[in-house]
Amino acid sequence: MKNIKRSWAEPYKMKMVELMKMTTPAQRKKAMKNAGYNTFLLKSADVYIDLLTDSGTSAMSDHQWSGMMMGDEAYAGSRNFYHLEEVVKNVYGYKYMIPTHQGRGAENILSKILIKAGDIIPGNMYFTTTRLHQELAGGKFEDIIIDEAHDPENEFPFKGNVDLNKLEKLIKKYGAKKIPYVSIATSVNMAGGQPISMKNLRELRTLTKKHRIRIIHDMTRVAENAYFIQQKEKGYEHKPVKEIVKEICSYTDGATMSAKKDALVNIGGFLAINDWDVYEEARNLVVVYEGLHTYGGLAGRDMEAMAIGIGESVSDDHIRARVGQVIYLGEKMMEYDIPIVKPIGGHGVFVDAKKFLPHIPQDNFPAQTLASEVYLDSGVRTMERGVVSAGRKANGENYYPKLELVRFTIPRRVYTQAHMDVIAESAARVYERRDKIKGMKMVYEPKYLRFFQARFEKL
Ligand code: PM9
Repeated sequence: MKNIKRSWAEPYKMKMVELMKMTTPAQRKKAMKNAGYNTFLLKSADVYIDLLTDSGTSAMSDHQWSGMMMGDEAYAGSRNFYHLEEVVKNVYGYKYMIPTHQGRGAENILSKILIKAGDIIPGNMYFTTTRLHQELAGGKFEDIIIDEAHDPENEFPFKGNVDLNKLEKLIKKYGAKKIPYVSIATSVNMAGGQPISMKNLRELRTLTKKHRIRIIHDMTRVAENAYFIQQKEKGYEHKPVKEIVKEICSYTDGATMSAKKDALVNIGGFLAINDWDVYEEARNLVVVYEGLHTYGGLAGRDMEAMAIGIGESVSDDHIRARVGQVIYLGEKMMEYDIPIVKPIGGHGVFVDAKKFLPHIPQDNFPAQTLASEVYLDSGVRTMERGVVSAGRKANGENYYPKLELVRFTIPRRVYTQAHMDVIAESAARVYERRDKIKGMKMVYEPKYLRFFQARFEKL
């Protein structure tokens, strides 16, 4: 008998569907122009398949929806808070937790507590909101990710790893006292959803312990990272994702979480920490920026959906299908020779706009241009992750990231394999006419996180 492979399939079935709108090329042309060629400024009613982000866009399960009906909307001491607190302790192992309205709420509070003016925060590649909060608190982010992460073609399986030599050099240059923590993301978003290995994390723990430096974990997509460890790191092939997640967290001192991703909710986040003193200060600050420490800007029902979603997010069946769908799309795109970041990451396929549109210089925004062209072709909405997202330094100069990418981000449990085919075909059609595509100029630039609201005109 032949050894027939066993495919993954979604570990759920559909009970309700949301109807989508198809648009004509003329409608899309008008909508894109009105949106200043920025996919963030499109109305979602004008979008067919929405791959802008996997943030807050997942489909909740019947368990989560029934949990919403059990919301305890008391101002103080909601039972849903205590449920969430228990889940964060059990699943991730962090001692103390404060809910926040989303990830950046936690980043704001943590940065205000730990960072002083002139501090250095090393991290495995920047993330937009994380770095901004570090800078607003007076710190300076320093990239210590391995060089391989900046090369879309390099197939190293753990491109989220920290280069420990780069970190040692920073410690030597500035002194450990100037480094309040090392900022470590699992499934590094801006690198293409690339994982960090357990071995690297363990070594990082040893080094930081020696210098008494904390590790703060951006755990937004920790389950996806754990899945890659299970698939690719020796010694983890038989461990459940749930165990791997807990081990990852055990090497860190605290975390910020945007629960809108891994944790399968439409809104929510938290700050988790093992250190009582930091917790006490955070519990105090949260009432200034978010709400009381037992709701942090969330309704009781949101905390309940989050508590249940965290449990579902670390199931092996769930994560295999989730990442499996992303890999399916990436492989389809490769069949059409579309240049993408390799290996394929956990939450989306990242198209290399520098290679796709080599005739457009970075100052004319190749990734922004490509995202707009894909929308014009099919109504598929994607996101720029290049020079626009990178923004400007404190001195006003543009950052010029090596990676100039368009992210085709897959919401969890929302689209089917047929949608993936339609998306890949759209990217392939744009690729076929790539030589005719011209770049853009920016005509409006907001001060903070410009990618959200900037406007462009075609050259
Ligand atoms: N990420 C994303 O689409 C939301 C919009 S872009 C700013 O990828 C990490 C790794 C994230 C993230 C959001 C946040 C902030 C922190 N860390 O959006 O505030 O990917 O919940 O989380 C987005 P919130």
